[in-house]
Amino acid sequence: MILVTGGAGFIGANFVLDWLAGDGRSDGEAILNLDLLTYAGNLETLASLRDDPRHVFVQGDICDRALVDRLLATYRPRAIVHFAAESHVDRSIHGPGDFVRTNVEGTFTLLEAARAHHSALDAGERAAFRFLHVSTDEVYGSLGADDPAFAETKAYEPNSPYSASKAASDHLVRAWHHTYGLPVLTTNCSNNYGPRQFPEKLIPLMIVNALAGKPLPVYGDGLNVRDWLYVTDHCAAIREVLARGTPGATYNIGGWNEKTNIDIVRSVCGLLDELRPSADGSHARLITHVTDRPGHDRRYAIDARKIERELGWRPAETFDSGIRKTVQWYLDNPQWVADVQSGAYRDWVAANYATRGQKA
Ligand code: NAD
Ligand code: TDX
Repeated sequence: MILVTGGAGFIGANFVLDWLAGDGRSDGEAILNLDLLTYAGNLETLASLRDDPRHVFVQGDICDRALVDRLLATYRPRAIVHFAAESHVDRSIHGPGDFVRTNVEGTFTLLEAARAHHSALDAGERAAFRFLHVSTDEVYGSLGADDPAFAETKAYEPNSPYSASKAASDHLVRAWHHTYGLPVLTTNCSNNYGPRQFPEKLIPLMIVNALAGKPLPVYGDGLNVRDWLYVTDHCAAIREVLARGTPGATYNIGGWNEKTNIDIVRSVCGLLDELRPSADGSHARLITHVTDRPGHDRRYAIDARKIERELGWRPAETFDSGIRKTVQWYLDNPQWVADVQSGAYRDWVAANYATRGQKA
């Protein structure tokens, strides 16, 4: 069994669904999923696993040391894959406290619990144990137009409260390896997109707003650059790092897809014009330039050569194939969008999960 934290969020849920998809990716190995179900966690995304004995869901906080200790002692996972975080840069600007708590304190709590758990294992289990920390390219700071893409050796220069909290957590993970010998792995990935992403992030927000005929808010000049990776490619990279990564190492993960925000928004509008034409004309008419994000990083780009060379991982999707699948998924799942926006899924959780911390 592996312990996944944040497995009801966007990337974590895609990881859990892929892991249990039954095509030999995990050989049927079970997942213990610890998630607090904040606004970003949506158990309805995992409804297909409700009666699957390979998925044990626990609603709880990674900052709760007693709970984490209990789960590790009860289930004795051979690995921890740590996704749980506050993840939205704009929210971090308006309320950084939750980011320090979950991203820094929560990671510290997990590391301490993992250290105690690891030292209590027998020699064979101890050698096999891994703590995989899922992090972001934003810890490296902002690039100029002609700067080389981020390599694993790039110095950290986080600029937002979100990226500073993730950088702090990366440093803790590194130190727990260096000082205590905990077999950690860290991955730093670029912007993910795909099905089941909460519609506060750029791509799902644009899809949902365009379908509702609302303005598409592009910050500043729209020329900030991000490197985009389809979420299932990120999940595949994490599986490779977990299986074959070198303890103590970090791996940058990216899709070699640098795009300006305005190009992304125009791509979404073009696909919607094709798949769900509007009687009012192109969805691009809704693009509205708004006040820039404070401290807005200009450009991120990932040099993914290390993971490609050492682990043979490569993205399966191009941006064109991935964005088409993404737009189609949101067109096919309006109820999911309505539920996460209304909070109705919380009623679903209350109805289906009788006791906090226990599967009903
Ligand atoms: P998300 O916001 O969609 O999901 C986060 C999940 O963590 C939610 O299910 C939430 O309920 C849970 N959570 C939050 N606080 C918790 C706590 N205290 N205890 C237990 N669970 C808690 O995030 P995401 O986009 O899926 O990102 C997952 C991870 O990947 C994060 O660590 C993020 O920093 C990293 N990452 C994200 C991206 C991206 O583009 N989304 C890119 C690179 C790295
Ligand atoms: O309404 C918007 N308008 C806009 O122009 C929003 C929500 C975003 N943007 C811009 C800001 C960024 O340049 O689009 C770009 C992408 O924004 P987000 O989707 O908020 O992502 P970003 O800030 O790049 O961070 C994301 O990628 C790295 C994730 O949220 C992080 O969790 C991840 O670590």
